[in-house]
Amino acid sequence: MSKHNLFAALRAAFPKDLDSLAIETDDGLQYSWRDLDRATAMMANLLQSLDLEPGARIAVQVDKSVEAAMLYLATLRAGYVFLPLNTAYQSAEIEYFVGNAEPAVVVCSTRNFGWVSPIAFKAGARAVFTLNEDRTGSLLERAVHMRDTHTVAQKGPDDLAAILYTSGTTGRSKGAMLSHDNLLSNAVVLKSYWGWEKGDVLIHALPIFHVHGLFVALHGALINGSPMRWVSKFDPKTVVRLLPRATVFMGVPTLYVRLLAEPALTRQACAGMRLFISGSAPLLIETFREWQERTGHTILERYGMSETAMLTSNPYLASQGPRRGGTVGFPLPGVGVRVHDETGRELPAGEIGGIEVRGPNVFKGYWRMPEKTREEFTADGWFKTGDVGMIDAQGYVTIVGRSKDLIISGGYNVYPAEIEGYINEMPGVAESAVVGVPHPDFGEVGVAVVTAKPGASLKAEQILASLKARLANFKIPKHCAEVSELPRNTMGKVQKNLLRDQYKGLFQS
Ligand code: MLC
Ligand code: AMP
Repeated sequence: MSKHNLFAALRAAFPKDLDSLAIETDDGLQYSWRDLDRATAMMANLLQSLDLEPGARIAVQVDKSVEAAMLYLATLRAGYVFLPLNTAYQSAEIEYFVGNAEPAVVVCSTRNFGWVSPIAFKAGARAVFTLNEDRTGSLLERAVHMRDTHTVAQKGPDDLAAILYTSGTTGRSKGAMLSHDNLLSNAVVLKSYWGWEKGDVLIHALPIFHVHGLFVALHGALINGSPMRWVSKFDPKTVVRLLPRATVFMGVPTLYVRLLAEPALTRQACAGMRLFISGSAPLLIETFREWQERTGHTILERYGMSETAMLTSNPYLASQGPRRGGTVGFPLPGVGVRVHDETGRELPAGEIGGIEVRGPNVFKGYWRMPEKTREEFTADGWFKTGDVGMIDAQGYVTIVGRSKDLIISGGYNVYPAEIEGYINEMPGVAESAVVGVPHPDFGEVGVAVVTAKPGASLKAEQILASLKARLANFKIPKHCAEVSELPRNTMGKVQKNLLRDQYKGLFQS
């Protein structure tokens, strides 16, 4: 049954020569495939020595490092469930995730140990380890005493591999439960769809606590036995410098915008590259075209989400059709995508409605939220993405908007309801609305519009500062405006479209 363990499939793809280079970091550290094998064995043995119950969650909030990626792989290897947490999350956010998921083990950086460990132990954690980007911390100190061989844990296809928290339109974040088979089936499909080949080298420049960096990029390279150039924190100069030593790059649109601002990004620098992939947020057509002109490469845009991994992709092979800017391409092989109207009627080509999906990639439901899970699936078992779009006569999918109230900023999701909840509790605030507006760097950013209680006076900077003290920094609106009242429709609902329109020019030159 270890054939169902995602780690077993990744391990099976390691090259024969285990001493060859697997990962090179931007500060020059080199890891061989043997290093990956042995370190993940040691960490898996450490986890197993703790005598955790089957299905135990391992929650991890650490800076990006090769060892952090190894910890993910070790968790799979040992058969536990990985729960990655964005490093920007602050204590209230971590308290919620850890309280909800009740992880058996929590791993954090030493600088956060003081506030993370009480939260972890309160939620019933058996152990809290530390891991830092400079390879220090108690996790490695303990793992180094473990055996460096390990038999991969047996798993069934539906056993959980990871839980990824994604915020809800209303209420708190939901943990999307992904099985070994969800992730493995997606990795296998992408390997062939994107033409991964011998000699490929990936520039890994994304964070490893969300689908894009953790699954699409990491699995992509590993399941092809391809080495990675590891960039701990995205920096356009570093990436441009690495281009001649790589063949594949994956990024959110902001990364492409920032790379285009580098004069050293030239056709020559990209001459050895095979593929540039974009996703997680809409790629502006201007960015798509400018990239084509500057580098001679056509970015391949794809579409995915935490609950479903990758759903659609523009074609890799010209024989399958052109890569069309502004579209997210075709449903991946084995993945069903359809567009429905509000009455549940399937819409013909070219008509706009809610995008629904089904396939081996679709998650197992929200952690301990059976009702929420039921609400998000149709009666005939399709998952409602909350994205709005259409499929044209050739089969290309285009996303035109979202029915969920969500802002995607630099590839991170920000839920207005969460921010509004915090603002509304501040003294003097009567009510608030947070809307997304275009931004040249992040694609979209939040703007908070607030009204004051009678007689109260509000200070925009103070509102933003107190949000900053409590929430992940990328969630903080980039502007706060005070108005006398919020626009409402006859039903009394705030008309966010009017606010979006009013503030849309705020960051446009
Ligand atoms: C950073 N800042 C952001 C931000 N990132 N603001 C809005 N949106 C963002 N995404 C702000 C910080 O709050 C801070 O503000 C300032 O920028 C500097 O912070 P930083 O951490 O130094 O920023 P930087 O390193 O420049 O980060 C930008 C970035 C990063 C684009 C590199 O956001 C990033 O890595 N994005 C990728 C996200 C990603 O991997 N998404 C995949 C999700 S998976 P201040 O005021 O505090 O100084 C998914 C499914 C799928 O969606 O389909 O893939
Ligand atoms: P997440 O919850 O972080 O997994 O984000 C998933 C959401 O990101 C999707 O539901 C889409 O709204 C959005 N998304 C992902 N890829 C794209 C893309 N290529 N174009 C537009 N939106 C995208």
